[in-house]
Amino acid sequence: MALAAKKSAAGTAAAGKPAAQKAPARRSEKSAVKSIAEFSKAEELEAYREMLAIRRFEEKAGQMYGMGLIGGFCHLYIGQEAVVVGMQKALKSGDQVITGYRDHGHMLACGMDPKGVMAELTGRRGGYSKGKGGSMHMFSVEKGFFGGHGIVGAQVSLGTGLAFADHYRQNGNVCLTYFGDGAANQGQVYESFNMAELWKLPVVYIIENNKYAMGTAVNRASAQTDFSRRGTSFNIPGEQVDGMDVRAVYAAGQRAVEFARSGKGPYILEMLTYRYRGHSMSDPAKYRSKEEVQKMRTEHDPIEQVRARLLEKKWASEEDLKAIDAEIRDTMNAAADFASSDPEPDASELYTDILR
Ligand SMILES: Cc1ncc(C[n+]2csc(CCOP(=O)(O)OP(=O)(O)O)c2C)c(N)n1
Ligand SMILES: [Mg+2]
Repeated sequence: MALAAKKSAAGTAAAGKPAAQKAPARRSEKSAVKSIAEFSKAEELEAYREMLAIRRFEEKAGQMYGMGLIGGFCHLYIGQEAVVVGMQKALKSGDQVITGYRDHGHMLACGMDPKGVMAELTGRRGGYSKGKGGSMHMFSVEKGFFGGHGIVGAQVSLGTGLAFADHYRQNGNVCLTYFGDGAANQGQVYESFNMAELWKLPVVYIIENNKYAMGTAVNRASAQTDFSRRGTSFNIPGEQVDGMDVRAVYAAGQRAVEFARSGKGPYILEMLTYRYRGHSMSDPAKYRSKEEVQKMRTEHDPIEQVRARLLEKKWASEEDLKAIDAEIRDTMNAAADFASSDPEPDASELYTDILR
């Protein structure tokens, strides 16, 4: 009798299974309306300029690395430019951005000065971390950029913490937390997801799925390769986005940021993107074919897409676009000159800015 009562209290005596608690209504992980934001002429030109600036900066950084002016690791963002440019457009001042080590594009999109970023790459005084941090350790509280983190996945808990602070302070800010497809398999990501949803923190998790984690293809490392569904167990909605189309990124970014800002909690955006260069400058990239890279470059390049639309709509001529490129090249050359001529930090700086 006692057993029967127990079973009936559990509510599923007949099947003999433990009772299901009343689950909260589940938000569909694919509920968002997919769309592409139509860009005005000014928006297209701005996106073109911003993406090209990142590309030219990275090309310059690659050259400087080759010349031995940059030491250590250097992870280039070439190919992925539409992600940060589209997402940044959905932010307002006060919002925060945090990412891993492939971070130069994020810094430039946040409005950080290419001179200060390049000088940090070369370890000079005028760098954002006074030449003591390098490529993976740069910050600008003023521009809302919180690094720059070399430990894969670590930025996810830090970004969730930034969102916790926003929530605690009720300041209406949102934190964009970027990480890769490889990082998405780290345990702390899921601890963060749980807390973010439980406390309805204003965080947008952006998974930059560039198809590889170092030399490992996504399908060799991930049981679930649809990263937009990685929040399903926590009731976090997610969607897959064409990360090579800046308009699609912006449209999804607006939805996600608005969702998080309005107090509904975290949101996941899986950006389907691609890196043209190796994992870092020292990667011979033998794990993929040249044809695969070439196909992405010729058929999906984010900058070429905008360029083609600008020309087709006659919003810009070839000459106009060349002039923009020349101007950007000048800016990046000036950044490189500064980063080669600025002095290294004084030896006395060895013990400053550190916890002792
Ligand atoms: C905790 C930790 N494990 C391993 C590494 C070595 N590591 C550096 S980058 C990387 C791959 C991460 O790939 P992904 O998250 O897809 O980012 P992507 O480089 O493609 O942007 C690995 C394993 C590390 N830095 N930290
Ligand atoms: Mg990756």
